[in-house]
Amino acid sequence: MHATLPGTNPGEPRMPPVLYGHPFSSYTQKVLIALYENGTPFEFRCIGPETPEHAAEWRRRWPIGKFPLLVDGDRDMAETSIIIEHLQLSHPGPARLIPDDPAAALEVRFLDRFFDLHVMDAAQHAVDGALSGDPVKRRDGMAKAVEKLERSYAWLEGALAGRIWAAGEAFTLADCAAAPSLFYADWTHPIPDGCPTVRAYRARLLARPSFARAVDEARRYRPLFPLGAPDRD
Ligand SMILES: N[C@@H](CCC(=O)N[C@@H](CS)C(=O)NCC(=O)O)C(=O)O
Repeated sequence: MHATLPGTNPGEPRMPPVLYGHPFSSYTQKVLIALYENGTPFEFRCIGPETPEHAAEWRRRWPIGKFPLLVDGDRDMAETSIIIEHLQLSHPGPARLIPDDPAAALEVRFLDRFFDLHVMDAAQHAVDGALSGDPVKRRDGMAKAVEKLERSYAWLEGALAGRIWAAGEAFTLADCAAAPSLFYADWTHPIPDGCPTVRAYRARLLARPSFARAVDEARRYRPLFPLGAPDRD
């Protein structure tokens, strides 16, 4: 990680940022949504078996082994929330994904953390259990995911009441996090009928052009979903 922001000197030539990731990865989609919302030019380098050189370069740059990774000038940036904050600072566009008002920004950042930690990571227990190939781990992983997701859905049902987007009227970083996390969480353990607000919010996210595009680009990878992708969405 480097300390200087690229392209901050007037007249400095600027290459578009490069995003290493995979179209079917929830956290990659979170950043893609932010890029699509602002029409930010970027180069996508898929980490997949057809392009091993991308995987090698990503691992060289970020040995922690999590994706996506954004390379912007001389900066390597990991962690999706930080990447999106960086995009707003360095590649601002019409969509203000983090509000300028500090109190409003705090609510957005809190909801971003909620969707990553209590929705996406909750569903991941079931995915990891299924990927293990061990029936006991699969059952335990699903049980853990269900227990956590039930609590998260119930909390969201109250938190989202009367809101169009996660934090209110404007589409923000929190919605970038919410879209893929609720998408895959619902595949893992469907949002119950008793949470109509969360179900309607997920449907609005799916209709949002930035996320609809990310979902379409990932469609051909659905057989990779280890719990079995449902025939919808
Ligand atoms: N907190 C990280 C999470 C990233 C993450 O878990 N990415 C998944 C792909 S969706 C990953 O790298 N999985 C590979 C692994 O855990 O080995 C972020 O926000 O960037």
